[in-house]
Amino acid sequence: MANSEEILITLWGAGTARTLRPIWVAAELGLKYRLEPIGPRTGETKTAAYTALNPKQKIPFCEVGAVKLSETVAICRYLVARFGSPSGLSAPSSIEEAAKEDEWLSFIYGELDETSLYVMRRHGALSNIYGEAPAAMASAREYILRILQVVETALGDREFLLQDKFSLTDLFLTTCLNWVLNYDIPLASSLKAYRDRIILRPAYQRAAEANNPRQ
Ligand SMILES: N[C@@H](CCC(=O)N[C@@H](CS)C(=O)NCC(=O)O)C(=O)O
Repeated sequence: MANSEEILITLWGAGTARTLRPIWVAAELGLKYRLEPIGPRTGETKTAAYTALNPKQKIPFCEVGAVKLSETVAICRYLVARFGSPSGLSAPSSIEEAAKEDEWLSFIYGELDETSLYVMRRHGALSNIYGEAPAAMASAREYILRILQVVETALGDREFLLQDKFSLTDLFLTTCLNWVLNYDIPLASSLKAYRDRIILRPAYQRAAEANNPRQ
């Protein structure tokens, strides 16, 4: 484990479900970091300086000393691998645990975030940019319900998705459940209770506040 006090950490991006994730990880790990709260579609991701840093012109982005990373999953995993501690948020301790975390993160990020929720965002609130697509909106909504059913069954009445410990899978799932609630998609009572419990974490509360600098 490295000492984060000695390393300059900068997190770029605020105001979205995705930017919340690295900020929340940093809060869970007690990291000192500088937040550059640039927002999507504000022009701030398109400046020459930011494009030189992240040619994708997307947020979140993070710098940890000389390490520069985009992609929420990669950023969060890197922060945990580098600064995690067994008493808090920590990296999986075996190949099998890592594989299970991979499985859930791929499912939550790939299927719930990108394939479904972000499709609804693109063709809903952002339809002026990405176009109207009522059929895609309706099928994404249907698909979310199927995914939530899988998650609900897997979670059962356990506190966390994997083992007995809060992990990145819970962090990603909770940010997606927030998004689901914003879209007025019905959530099973067990998933709602899970999400309501997790957002009581002090690190979540601090991160949610930091992620909304313009309010
Ligand atoms: N796969 C990327 C997606 C990043 C992404 O699409 N971010 C959005 C905000 S949530 C963004 O930067 N949009 C700015 C734009 O499209 O101009 C990740 O996981 O970080």
